[in-house]
Amino acid sequence: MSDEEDDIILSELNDEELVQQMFDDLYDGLKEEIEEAVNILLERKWEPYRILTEALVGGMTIVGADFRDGILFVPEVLLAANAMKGGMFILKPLLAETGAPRMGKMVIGTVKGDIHDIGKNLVSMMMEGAGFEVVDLGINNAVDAYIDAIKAEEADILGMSALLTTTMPYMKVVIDTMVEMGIRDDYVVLVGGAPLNEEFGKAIGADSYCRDAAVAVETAKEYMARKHNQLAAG
Ligand code: B12
Repeated sequence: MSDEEDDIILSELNDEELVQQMFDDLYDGLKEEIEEAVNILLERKWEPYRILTEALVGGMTIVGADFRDGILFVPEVLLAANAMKGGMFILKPLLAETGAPRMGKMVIGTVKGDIHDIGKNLVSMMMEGAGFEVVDLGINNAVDAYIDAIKAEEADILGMSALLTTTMPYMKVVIDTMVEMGIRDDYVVLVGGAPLNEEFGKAIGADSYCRDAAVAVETAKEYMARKHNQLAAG
């Protein structure tokens, strides 16, 4: 970073410049700057969802590309993730504030062997914002953790996240176990994570693969509407 950058006063930047600066600050893992910028955008009446998608996810996309290309390494990406979480923490209560009626209950977690949780957290936040109750199991979940939770919580939906090609097959282990236990059809199973696709979702027997958090919310709503209609008809 050059000395000049130390002098930047975030509140003096226009929206476009500020978002660009947030991309840089996220890249550099500057949590306090990200938090300050999120607050500035909120003061400027940006919708929380817009800040999340345009500024934070936008910035993380750049980090992801450079990580893939070997320009950034794990320690830097961890700092970037930490800065992103700082921003998400501010937005979380605001996204949940929409006062939507209770839609259903989701248990969500990242699969065994996988510690990526930003995408999962984003899905949780968006689902809560849409009126779903969310039980977040965190990272590195073995099959028992999922099964125990969906039963104990009487969940409608099970959500699994995986960001590694080596951990995504574990989703099938969980679904196969549900089938063996005769409880597969009691739940809607949604899966997501960057390396997945629709075909994979089908192949492992999930109900749907969701590309992003917005699709997850729409898909979950559709399944819940179907479930309510079935209950009403039955
Ligand atoms: C941040 C990051 C990390 C951070 C994680 C910090 C954290 N707290 O999460 C750290 C530095 C710890 C890390 C570690 C590693 N990482 Co990493 N990481 C990333 C990175 C750059 C961004 C991921 C991210 O947060 N994206 C932003 C979020 C918002 O997007 P998302 O996760 O895709 O989630 C969205 C959707 O997928 C969907 N979604 C996600 N989950 C779910 C769940 C449900 C139910 C639904 C419906 C939807 C859904 O909705 C989300 C929101 O819209 C990616 C690059 C990439 N392109 O994804 C690599 C990446 C995933 N990592 C990678 C690797 C290799 C690793 C390491 C093995 C590196 C190493 N050598 O140690 C370790 C693995 C550790 C482990 N055991 O898990 C590779 C995976 C390659 C592969 N094909 O398997 C990637 C793709 C980078 C690369 N191209 O090389 N990583």
